[in-house]
Formats: sequence, structure tokens, C-alpha cells
Amino acid sequence: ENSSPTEFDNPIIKYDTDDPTRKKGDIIYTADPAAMVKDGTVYLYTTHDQQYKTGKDYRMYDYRLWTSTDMENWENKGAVLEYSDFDWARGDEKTGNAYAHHVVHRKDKTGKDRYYFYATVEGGQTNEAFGFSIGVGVSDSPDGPFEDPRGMPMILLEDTARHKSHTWRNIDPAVFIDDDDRAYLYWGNQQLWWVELEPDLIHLKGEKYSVSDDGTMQDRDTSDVEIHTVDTLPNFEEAPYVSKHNGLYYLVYAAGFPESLAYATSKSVTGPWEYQGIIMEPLPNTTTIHPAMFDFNGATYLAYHSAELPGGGSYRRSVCIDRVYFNPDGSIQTIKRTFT
Ligand code: FUB
Repeated sequence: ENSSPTEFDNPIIKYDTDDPTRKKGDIIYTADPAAMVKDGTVYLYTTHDQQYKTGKDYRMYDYRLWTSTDMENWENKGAVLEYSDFDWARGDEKTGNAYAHHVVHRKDKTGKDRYYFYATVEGGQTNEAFGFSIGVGVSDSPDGPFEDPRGMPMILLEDTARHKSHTWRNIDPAVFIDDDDRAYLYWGNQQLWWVELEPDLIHLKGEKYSVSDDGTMQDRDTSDVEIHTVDTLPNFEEAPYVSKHNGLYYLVYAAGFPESLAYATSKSVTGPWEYQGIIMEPLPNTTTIHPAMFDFNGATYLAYHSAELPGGGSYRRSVCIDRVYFNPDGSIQTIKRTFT
């Protein structure tokens, strides 16, 4: 219990430097936390808000990594992936391109560690349409570099055209690997979708394709891929995150707008998901909240973002962490925010 803090110096990420003489200009705005735990270390991957103070939309170019072994001290590992690392990404210095992401780890058949970075990036549509796609980068190190083994996105506008047809519907990937080693990708804005992944974690189950000389895919065909929807989550807005605690599956998500934090539970990773309620109300200065729920050293934590640093706002957010406490029936208590 000593190693599981109950209060946090929120927001936990404030500066883009470890130099103790830091200045106001060293403030970094981070959002959309995704946690990966491995060998006694928490790897917290965040997006990076680079909007000017008065800007009216997201400007996001790279993904940042912060690591901790005690949940109190965070080491700044810098940018580990940029939107332009995807050849198919589209954007320029005026547009934001790197939305929320998720990172998982698995050993390959030879026992080698592999890290899979699922990212939301604009571009890569088959018909040159504007819109967000979900792509994947793979690395043998948690801090990258991540390389795109597909050469094209995993999820395109055409895959979800039947529901909620706006161009930012395919955002916010969350991958969960179940105890039987089967893996699932969840994502969506205003509609939650999920699909099973192939054991290689880079193809959708049932996806057909041929491979070109450089090993990347071409002629992608997803007509045999089963894309499921989850329709039991009231006010589902975005940012799904699936985890398992004490034998029960939890799906936390951003609900409504401005966003609250809601959750559902299930006995199976494929649902049905039973709505359980709101555990955090909208936060100061930001319309979004983007949760990640994870275990570390025997305790459960919630990472999310507020916008409470000087100059903060909906496009200049800050990652926070607080503890999650379960009731005996598995329900989650309202999250108590802490500031040390
Ligand atoms: O950070 C950009 C977008 O805002 C994310 O993809 C959403 O989850 C919301 O936090």
C-alpha cells in the first residue's frame, strides 16, 4: 500500500523539461492518456495540445511518453510518434492531426517484445475524402520508433459509413487483449464500434489483402470483417477504454458534451455492456475528459485530462491521475479528485 499513492500533484504533467529552473514557457499541455504497464513501470502515452492561446480547434502533431515506477515521479521521454510518421497522414502546420491513441504490448512468436501504437490520424482514405483514420505503428521498444507495417490505416471512413456519418467518427482506438489472448479494437465518436483483431494485432479479423514488394498492404477488402456496434451506452461521445478488474470487464467512456465520465460493465469482453452511471462530472475549462483505467502495484487508477494549468482550455489540456475505488458489488465510487 506504501507504493500506491492516494493523492496526486494534479495535473501530473506540467512541464516539458526536467530542469528544476523551468519557466512558464516550459509548460506543456497534454491530453488523452493511455496507460501500458510492464515490468514495474507505467508507460503513460499522451497526446500533445499545441494550439495557440486563442485557437478554436485542436493542433496536435506528436504523441508524448511519460514513465513512472511509483506513480508520483514521471520521467519525460519526449515525442515517440508523430502524425507524419504515417506516410498516408494528411495535414500541415495549420491543422491538428494526432488525436487519441492506445498502446499495447505483446511478445511475438519468438518471445521478442513488441509494442503496438494505435493512433488516430487524418488522411489515408481510399477516395481522397477528408476524415480521420486509425492506423498502427509497431516497435520493439516502448519509446519507439514505431513503424507502420501496413502502409495504410486499419479503420477507414468506408468501414463505418452506415452509422453516424461524420468525418471524425473513427477516432479514439482502445485495444484490449483478453486472457485467452484474443484481441479487440474499440473506437468511435457518437457511436462505439468494435472488431476482433488477428493474432498479429495489425489486421482486422477477416480482412483480406495482397502484399506489395515492400511488404505493405494493398487491395484491402473488409467485406468479411465483422464490425460490431455497442448501443447500450447512454450519451456515448468518445474515448472508450476497456480493462478487467476482479474478473469483471469495465468500459469507461466520455459521455455527453461537455463530457462526463461514465462506465459500463460486462461479464464478457464482447458484451453485452450494462450501463452503470457517471463517476466524474465535467471538469473546469475543458469540454473533453478522455479516461484510461488501469491497475498498477495492486491499486486501480484513472488517468484523464482537465485544463487547469495557466493558459489552459479545451485545446490546451492537462493529464491528471486519481485513484479508483470499487464497492464490494464491483461498482465504482465517484472519483475523488486530489491536488497535493
Ligand atoms: O484530443 C483530441 C480528441 O479530443 C480526442 O481524440 C478525444 O477523445 C477528445 O479528448
